[in-house]
Amino acid sequence: MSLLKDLTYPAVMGILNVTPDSFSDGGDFFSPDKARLRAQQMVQEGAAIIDIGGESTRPGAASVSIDEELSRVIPAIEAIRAEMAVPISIDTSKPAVMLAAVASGASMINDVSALQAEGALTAAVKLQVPVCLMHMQGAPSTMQQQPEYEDVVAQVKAFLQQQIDRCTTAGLPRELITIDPGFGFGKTLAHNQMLLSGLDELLAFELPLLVGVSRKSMIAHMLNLKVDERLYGSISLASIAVWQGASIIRAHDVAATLQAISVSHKCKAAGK
Ligand code: 7PM
Repeated sequence: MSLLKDLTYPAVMGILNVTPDSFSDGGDFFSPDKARLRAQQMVQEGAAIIDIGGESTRPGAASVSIDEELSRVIPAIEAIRAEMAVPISIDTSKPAVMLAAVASGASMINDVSALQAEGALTAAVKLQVPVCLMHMQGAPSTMQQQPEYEDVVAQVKAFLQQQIDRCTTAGLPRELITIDPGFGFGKTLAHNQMLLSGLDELLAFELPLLVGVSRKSMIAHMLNLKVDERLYGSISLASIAVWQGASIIRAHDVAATLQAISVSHKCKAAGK
């Protein structure tokens, strides 16, 4: 409950993919031991939260069974929890994984499907932990085929409003909600750019705003760089997002991201 209030903003949420096939760090942190070491490193670099995901949300990625996802994330959560106090977020859309992860020591849910899967909202209400609600157009398998919007900022805003209402009505307190426009999830480069320009409009909700741009293909579309060459683009986008009011940045490269967003935040705060 106090996690979101206790964070020092802007905060970095360090990405820990425990999948054999993640798009930028495929298989690197698959074993619980490697996951723990990677988490330790990210905490040393200043990560405020570790986001553990066992299901690749890469466009076109194959779906993963509940048992397979559990066998990836639970041992990783246990290994980290045994040695570190850092808050752990579980990146999943599956209610069974949310329940098991929180029982094993996770304290936040990061759901790219905004608790829309059957049983997910019920699980979150039962758990009463902070939840990140993200916007996505379509489903991961097809979302990048032909995303279309009349007004991307207005539509993302309307979707988030709808999901916030749905959650609070079901018994999830507003204080537990974080919102995320979902960069790259059913969006072209132009949509992502418009969202970044209009990001400050999402501050109207007066909820923490989480942004994930780390190593994403929008950088490739602007600079034509491979996934392991996108650090400078990533921290530049993170810095803009914080200038626009984002308070949590989901990133692979924790130290660099934290430096970038800290100076951005200090400059912004000085001008108020
Ligand atoms: C393609 C698209 C490949 C997205 C990989 C990704 C976000 C997230 C992810 C985000 C929140 C990645 C992602 N992105 N959760 N999970 N916000 N809340 O970069 O932007 O790992 S998956």
